[in-house]
Amino acid sequence: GARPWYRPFDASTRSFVYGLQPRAIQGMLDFDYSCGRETPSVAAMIYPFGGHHIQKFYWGTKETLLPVYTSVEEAVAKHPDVDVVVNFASSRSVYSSTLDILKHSQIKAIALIAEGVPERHAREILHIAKGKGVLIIGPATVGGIKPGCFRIGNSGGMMDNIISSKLYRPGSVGYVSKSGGMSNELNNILSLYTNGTYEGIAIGGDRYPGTTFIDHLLRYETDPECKMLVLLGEVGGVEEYRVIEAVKKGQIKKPIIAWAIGTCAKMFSTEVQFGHAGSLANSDMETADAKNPAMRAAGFIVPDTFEELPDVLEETYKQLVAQGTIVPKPEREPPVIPMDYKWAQELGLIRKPAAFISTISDERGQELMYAGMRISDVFKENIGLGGVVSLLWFKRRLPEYATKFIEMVLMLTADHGPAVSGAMNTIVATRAGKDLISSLASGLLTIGSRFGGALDEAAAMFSSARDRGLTPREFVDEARKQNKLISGIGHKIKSVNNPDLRVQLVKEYVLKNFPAHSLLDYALAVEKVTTAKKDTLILNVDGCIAVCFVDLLRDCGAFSAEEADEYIKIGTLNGLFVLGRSIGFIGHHLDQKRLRAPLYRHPADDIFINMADVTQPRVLGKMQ
Ligand code: Q5B
Repeated sequence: GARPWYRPFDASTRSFVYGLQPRAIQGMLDFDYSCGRETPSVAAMIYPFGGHHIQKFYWGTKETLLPVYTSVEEAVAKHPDVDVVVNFASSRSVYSSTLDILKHSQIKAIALIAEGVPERHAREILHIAKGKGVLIIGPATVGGIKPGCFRIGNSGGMMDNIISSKLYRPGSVGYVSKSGGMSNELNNILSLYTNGTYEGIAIGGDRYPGTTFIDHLLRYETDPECKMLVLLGEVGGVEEYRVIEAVKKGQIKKPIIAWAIGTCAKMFSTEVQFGHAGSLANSDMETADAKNPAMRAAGFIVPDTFEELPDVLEETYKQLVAQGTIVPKPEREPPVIPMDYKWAQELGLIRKPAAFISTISDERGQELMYAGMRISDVFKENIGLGGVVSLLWFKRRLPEYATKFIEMVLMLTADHGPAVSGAMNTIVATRAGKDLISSLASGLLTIGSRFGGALDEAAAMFSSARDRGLTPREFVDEARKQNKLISGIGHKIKSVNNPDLRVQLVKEYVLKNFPAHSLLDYALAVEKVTTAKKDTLILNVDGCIAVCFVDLLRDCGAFSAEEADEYIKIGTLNGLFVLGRSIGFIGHHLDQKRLRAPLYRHPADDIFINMADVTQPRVLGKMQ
């Protein structure tokens, strides 16, 4: 049912938050959870841009989903239980959005957070809201808080503040102030010197707030649960005098403790304006020094200084307890609010084993690092692509002859014409309409032990044979006996008479630049044996690069013997061919695209089709 006019928020209040404010909403939900509410106080968000969607929030240790609607109309239709809107719209859009919200009679209270709302707009909103009996809090405010029930946006500050000020359960003191900061201070004082806040509203610092001190104090006066009133005024405006009138007329009978901030204003020789637009004294009457005595004279309880405020609060509270007006309730244990993982981690309260370990690069700092080297130094020192490969693959700088060798390998293996199986597959995929990545992947997936992917195996076979002291002939015989092809030997078209110039270039470079090349020498001796048998059984490009790389790993001085073996074992060397040939495959893909090459279909006359293949098993007996 509808709430009494004096109690716009209670423990079942449901609201919409206008604007995308996930942090504020999470704060509201954490507050709700600490109060022991059954349902979150936020039912949905309204945000006109980005379409209808849902967002995830924590509800205690679990998670909950809140819808985001694009219109007030839709939100209202879906949530008939909502009667409050916390409007975070900016000063630019707060006017139109609030008029829109005011069209829906279901909404009974609106908090306007925006600062800098033109006074003309604020007054018009106020006028319409008054006509419809809608409570407006703000603009230019955090809103307010009703302990144990409802929190407007960010009111009350951080969760630890909320817990330490016991805002998770109601007290007996209703207060009004202008600013959210002062409200936090007051919540704290009230929790220390009384049984705490019953409700607190920050009316906002503008000259024309939607509701002022008197509106809320009259509510608190009427609300039987609120036993004691506090008014925290400030320099500027005359709203305190309206409260004085109400006290004088007997409209406010509950004890009211008050203080107007800004008694220091007289210490300045010029006119002082505090943080708020409204906190400027236009006449003597608007100074704090006039307000405090006037309130005292009207029967408010006004301390002599702000520092004495806690004393008078405590005194008044104790009297109310002694009279039996306030019956303090037993305290409950402060609720445990789960801390956000990130925050707990920042505070150093928790630790968790990392799921991944990474040791080659780091982009978290100011500058990207490759194996400890700043990206700017990569260029300053001109380490080249070979240097980058040595950092990211081997986690170390290699001597220049080695990085140049890596670059040479990448350049040599970049392409070997369209007819090789990987390029063919790239081309066929491209012509089937596939994109660059798919076509490249199609080509790369063709790299295998026969085509381009023989490097690791070649490195392993040649070094094992040599390390075991086999002569080249013994090695070739052993492979033949085991019915094994020697990886790195043989080529489809290259031969002794049609030598592979790439292999020539690699050999020349290594013989000239490497400090040692014993495995290359061994492989060349093996080649002598195999080519004697058949002239296509040359040391091919895979084999030549592989054995030279073993020489590099073992003898350049940058690796231990174990490291050198490990790099061969974990499949580093095929990476060289994969990386190099990617350049060519991408080239073939782009080439086919440029040529607008149509779908390829292999001519049937090029395939011998024989359904009666003797190697196929026959199905005998009855068909099922
Ligand atoms: N036989 C490469 O075969 C090829 C033997 C052997 C002992 C061997 C074959 C092979 C090992 C894998 C390897 C990398 C399939 C090659 C590359 C990149 C490329 C490619 C391009 C580019 C060629 C004929 C006779 C048979 C075999 C014997 C053959 N290989 N004996 N050890 N390794 N090599 N792959 O021409 O008695 O007559 O029955 O698997 O290193 O992929 O450009 O195309 O840049 O893209 O079809 O360069 O050598 O010869 O299989 O008909 O064999 O020689 O046992 O003896 P072929 P096959 P037999 S580089």
